[in-house]
Amino acid sequence: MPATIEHIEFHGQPALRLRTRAGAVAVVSLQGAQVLSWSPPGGGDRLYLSPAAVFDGRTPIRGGIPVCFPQFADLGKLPAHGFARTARWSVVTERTGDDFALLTLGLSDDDATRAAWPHAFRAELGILIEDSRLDLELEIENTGAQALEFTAALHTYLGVREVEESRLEGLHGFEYRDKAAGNTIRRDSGDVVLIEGETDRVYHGVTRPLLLREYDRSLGINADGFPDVVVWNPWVERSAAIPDLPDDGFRRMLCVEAAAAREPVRLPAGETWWGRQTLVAL
Ligand code: TA6
Repeated sequence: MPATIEHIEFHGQPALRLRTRAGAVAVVSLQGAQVLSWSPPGGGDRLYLSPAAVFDGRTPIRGGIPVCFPQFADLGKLPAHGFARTARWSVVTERTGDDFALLTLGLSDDDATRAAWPHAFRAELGILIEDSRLDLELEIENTGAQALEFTAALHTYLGVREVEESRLEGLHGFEYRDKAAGNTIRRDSGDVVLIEGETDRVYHGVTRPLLLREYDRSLGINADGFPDVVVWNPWVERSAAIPDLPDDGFRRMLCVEAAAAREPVRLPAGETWWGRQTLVAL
């Protein structure tokens, strides 16, 4: 059977299911253009979707890969992580070949976005599954007459067997802002990042691919266009305080996000910016 893209309902909400001939599968919600699940051929889901996630078409969905735009976290006046994750995106293209499925979703400014953020824009997210790879490319076009600025992220919730036994490699030597320690600036000095407590870091100017190692599998994480990497795990107390995350949910997830967060992206009128994150199951 060739690759397919089907329109489905997922927890009662409109979504699309991408499938390749080799057996890779991804589910993408129209709310937020959010990838909710991705399994490479012959393997289980490599993303974490909270069993307590809310699917009401309005609330941000806890897990998968939320698209944060035009604001990352609380770096501005908009609601946390901006409005793209709660907006309804539309289908731009669906393309399948023998071995790949590619879906592009789009979002443009409207009265509601302009009331919150007075800019004209066009966002597109391309979602490609091929072999053991998931590739996301976010493109932002300034369709207005004035320059605009934004911060953004692909807020990827990776699924892990046990977070304390996971090792994230590739961040040695990079400077980061440590939000869990009052936003102090630090430099990573370990060979690997281990999660042993609340972790909320924005690594600056990361130029290397990363590797997430677990005892029986690994995941390559690469980014292009996004200068920063965010590593987030809420740990025991924050996890218990987040209503749409089970108390032990932090054990099954690790967010490794491709972000433009340290400095806003400045986009002159008529110009386009893009950023990409690629996951490869190993
Ligand atoms: O990317 C890390 C972060 O900004 C954290 O500070 C944490 O709050 C998280 O995102 C989740 O944010 P949310 O608004 O989805 O609860």
